[in-house]
Amino acid sequence: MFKLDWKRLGMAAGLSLTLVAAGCGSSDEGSESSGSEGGDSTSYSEEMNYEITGIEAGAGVVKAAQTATEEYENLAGWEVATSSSGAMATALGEAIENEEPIVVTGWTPHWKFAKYDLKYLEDPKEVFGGEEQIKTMVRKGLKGDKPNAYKVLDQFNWTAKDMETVMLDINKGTSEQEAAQKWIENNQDKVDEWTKGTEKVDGTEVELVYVNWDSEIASTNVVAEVLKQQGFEVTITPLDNGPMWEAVAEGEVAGMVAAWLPGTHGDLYKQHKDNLEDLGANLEGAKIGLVVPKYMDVESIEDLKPAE
Ligand code: PBE
Repeated sequence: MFKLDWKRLGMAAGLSLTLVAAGCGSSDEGSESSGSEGGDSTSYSEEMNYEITGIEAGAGVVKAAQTATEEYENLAGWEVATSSSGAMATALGEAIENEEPIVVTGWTPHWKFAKYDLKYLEDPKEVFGGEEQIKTMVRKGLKGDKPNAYKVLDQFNWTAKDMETVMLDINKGTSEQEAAQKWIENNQDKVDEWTKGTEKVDGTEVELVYVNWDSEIASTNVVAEVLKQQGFEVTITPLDNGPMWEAVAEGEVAGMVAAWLPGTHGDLYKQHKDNLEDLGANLEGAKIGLVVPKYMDVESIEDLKPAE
C-alpha cells in the first residue's frame, strides 16, 4: 500500500520526514523538497516524478487521467500510477503533511475536501467532463421478483452533503455500518420517503454490488441498512468497476447505486444499458478531475510541465 508512495518520495524525503517528526529537522538534504520553492511548476512536476497518483485501474477517473496525459501536450511523459482509493488518500495526506506537491485523481463528493484545502485543476480540454450524476442500476426483472426492494432502490436519493456526512464519519473511525445507521437515525424523514408505499418483508435476500470508493462505501451501506430495516437479508459485495456493472447486467445481483454518468462510466453504461434497468439519479452535482493541495501554485492542467 505504501509502495507507490515511497517510490515517489524517495529515501531522502523519508528520512527528513522522520527527523521533522522527531522535532530535530536541521537542514539536512531532502528537507528542502517541500513546495516552498513555490510557483515553479517545473520543479513541482519533476518532484512528482511526472506521476499522477491514481486509484483503482478500473475507475473512470483513472481512464480520464490517462486520456489527459495523451490529450494535453504538456503532459508528455507523464504517467498515472494506479493503486487503490485508500493508497491515494494516504499519499495525499503524507504529501500535505510535508507540504510536497502531489496531483491525485479526485472526485466530489469526498471527505478529502472537508479535511484538507484542495482545488481542482482547470481542465480546458474538458477531458474530465462536466457535472455528473450518480445513478442507480438494477437487474432486469427485479421489479417483478422483489417489488419492495425495487421500490426502495428506485426512491433512494440524497444530496452530496448527506453523502459527505457519512463519509466523514467513516473517515474519523466510525465503522461503515454504524455510520450508515447513525445517518439514518438523524434523517428519518428522508428515509421515510425512500420506503414510502413499500411493505416490510421477512428475510427476502437482496445483494448489492459496489466498488471500495469512499463515496460508494457510504451510499451502499446506507441503502443496505435501510433495506435491512425493511426486513431484507442484505449482502453487499465489493468488486472492481467493470465486474460491478457486469454483475447487474448479467442478473447475478439486485443492483448498485454507484453509476457515475454521463462521463465517468459512460463506456460501461453503453456496453450494458440494454441488459439492465436505469432507475435514474440518486445524487446530483458529482464531479471528477485532477486535484492538488491549495498551496501548490498551479491552477490548470496546462500549468504542469512535460517530462524532459
Ligand atoms: N470515482 C468514485 C469513481 C466513481 C465514483 C470517481 C472514483 C470512478 O472514477 O470510476
